Amino acid sequence: MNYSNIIVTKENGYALIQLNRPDVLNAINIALMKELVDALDELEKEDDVRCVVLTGNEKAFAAGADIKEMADASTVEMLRRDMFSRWDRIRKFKKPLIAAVGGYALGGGCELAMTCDIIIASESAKFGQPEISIGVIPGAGGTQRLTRAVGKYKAMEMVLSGAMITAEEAKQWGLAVKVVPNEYLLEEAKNLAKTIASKPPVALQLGKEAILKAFDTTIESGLEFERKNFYMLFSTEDQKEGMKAFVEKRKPEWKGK
Ligand code: DAK
Repeated sequence: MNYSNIIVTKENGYALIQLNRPDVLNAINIALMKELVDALDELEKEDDVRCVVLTGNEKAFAAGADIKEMADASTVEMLRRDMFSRWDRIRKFKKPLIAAVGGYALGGGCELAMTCDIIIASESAKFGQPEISIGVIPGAGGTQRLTRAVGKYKAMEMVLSGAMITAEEAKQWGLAVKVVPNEYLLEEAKNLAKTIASKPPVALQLGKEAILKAFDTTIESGLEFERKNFYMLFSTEDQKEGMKAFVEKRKPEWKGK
C-alpha cells in the first residue's frame, strides 16, 4: 500500500512504522490515523510479521493530535468523526507493539506510545499530557493509562499542570522500560522486536492478551483468564515443539500453530 503520512517497512520477522509528518512534529491528523490503522490491519494478517515497532523522528514521536484539525470542531462534529474507533483498533492489535520514542511524545502522541505494549525512549524523549493548556483534557486514554503506569499523584501533576517529563523520569516512573542514546533508539527497538519475533506467535498473542486483561478485571478473574490461555497453548504444535526442543537440547522451530 502507498501511504503519505507513515512509512512502513518490513524486516525479518517484524515491521517498522514511522510516523511521517515531520513539518508538524508528527501531529496526528485523521489521515495519519487512517493510514496507521490500515497498516496495522494489513500487518496483523501477515504471518511473517510477529511484532511491530512504531516510531517517529529525532524531534518528535508525535506532538499530539492535530490541533489545527480540532480547533473549530463542535462536540457533534467530534462525535461524528468517531476517532475512538481507530484508537480502539490500535488497542486491539493482536501482535506486540513497541513504541520507540525520541523527542516529543505529547498529548495524543504520549497516548499513542502508551497504547503500545512496550516503550523504549531515547535520551531526547519528552512525555507529557499538555491538553490542559489548550482547554481540554486527554481524550485517548491519557488519564487512564498514565495513571496506571505512574500512579495517581504523578498523573495528576502531569495532566493538571501540563508539565513534561524527561526520558529518565519516564523510566523511573515505569513508563519507559529503557532509555538509550538517541543514535541507538531504533537499533534497540529493532533488537527487542527481533527477540520477540523469534518467539512462538500464538503464545505471544495470548500472553499479550492476558497482560492487557489485568487492566480491567479483578485478580480472581484475571488469573482465571491467564489459566485458560495457558491451557489453550497445550493444544498448539508450538508448545509440543518448544518443550520437545528443550528436552532434546536444540533450538525450537516454530510453526505459529
Ligand atoms: N498539532 C498541530 N500542529 C502542531 C502540533 C499539534 N499538536 N504540534 C506542533 N505542531 C506544528 C506547529 O504548529 C508548527 O507548525 P508551523 O507553525 O511551522 O506551521 C510545527 O509543528 C513546529 O512546532 P513549533 O514551532 O511549535 O516547535 P517548537 O519546537 O517551538 O515547540 C512543542 C515544540 C511540541 C513544544 C510545540 O509545538 C507544542 O506545544 N505543540 C503542541 C503540543 C500539544 O499541545 N499537544 C497536545 C495536542 S491535543 C482523541 C484522541 C486524541 C486526542 C484527543 C481526542 N479522541 C480519540 C477523541 C489528543 C489530543 C491532543 O493531543
